[in-house]
Amino acid sequence: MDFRLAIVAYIRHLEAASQVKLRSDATETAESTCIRRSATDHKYGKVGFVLDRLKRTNNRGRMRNGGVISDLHLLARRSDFEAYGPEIEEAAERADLFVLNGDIVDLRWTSLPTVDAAALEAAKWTRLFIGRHPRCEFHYVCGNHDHVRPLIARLEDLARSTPNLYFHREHVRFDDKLFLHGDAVSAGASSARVRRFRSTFYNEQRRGRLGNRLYDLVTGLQLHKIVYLTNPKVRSCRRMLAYLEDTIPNVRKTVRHVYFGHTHVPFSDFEFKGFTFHNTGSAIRDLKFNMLEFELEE
Ligand SMILES: [Mn+2]
Repeated sequence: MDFRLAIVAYIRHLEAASQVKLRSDATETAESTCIRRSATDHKYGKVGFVLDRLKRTNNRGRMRNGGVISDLHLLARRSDFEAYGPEIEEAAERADLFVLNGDIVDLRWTSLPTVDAAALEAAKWTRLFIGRHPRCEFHYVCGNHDHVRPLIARLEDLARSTPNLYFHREHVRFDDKLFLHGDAVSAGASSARVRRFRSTFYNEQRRGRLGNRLYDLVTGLQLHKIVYLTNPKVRSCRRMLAYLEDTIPNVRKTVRHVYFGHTHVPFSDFEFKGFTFHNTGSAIRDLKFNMLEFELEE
């Protein structure tokens, strides 16, 4: 009996010692906390949670800066991403937390020879971008165009090996701010419908020369701007709300702001049925890009 009590006491002693170790970690920089977190438990495990709390406590008195972009359609020939590169880099440098809110990559219209080659290139771009901002925490939220088998595999691998990168298949929430790509606007108001919609992208193959020429023609004639007519913001928000109410329990209690993209129609601070909706537009040529910044309470 005494022996068992001694073991219990010893275990408690070890636990207390590890608590002290965690607390002393908290005096280090946010960057080192971030690195240590991934080295121990992956992402949302208990240790990660505790360290997250410590990191926040460590920064008490300061708001966390956030940034969000979507629909860069990297690798697609119509992407005008490079025009926004400096603006995005500066925002990521300012941010404590940065959301890549889907359709960051577009393998369908890539000019690279295969989807696999394009997925490799996309993962490399992501790794280098994140590597330039080691103090920022990145959250990659999957969109329909990112939902391609080789790309998901590479991004999930990258998230496992990169301390400050998280990959989310559907959405992520910070405080009362919810981030999701927004393909529910096209797919319908349930997870099953979004999964079905995305499954058509999963085994994506790049489009051939003829398809690309047609797309060039559409862009050249500015016909792609028709999204401004076909995706009015009230209808997008109504559809988004129906999806949220179907898929996120207690959404009205936990969420106030909804950030999405997908429709390529940018807007900010649009009040609709008790929520504030924001859309980050698109970096496709001649459309409007709408990078947004926000603050999170400690
Ligand atoms: Mn999309």
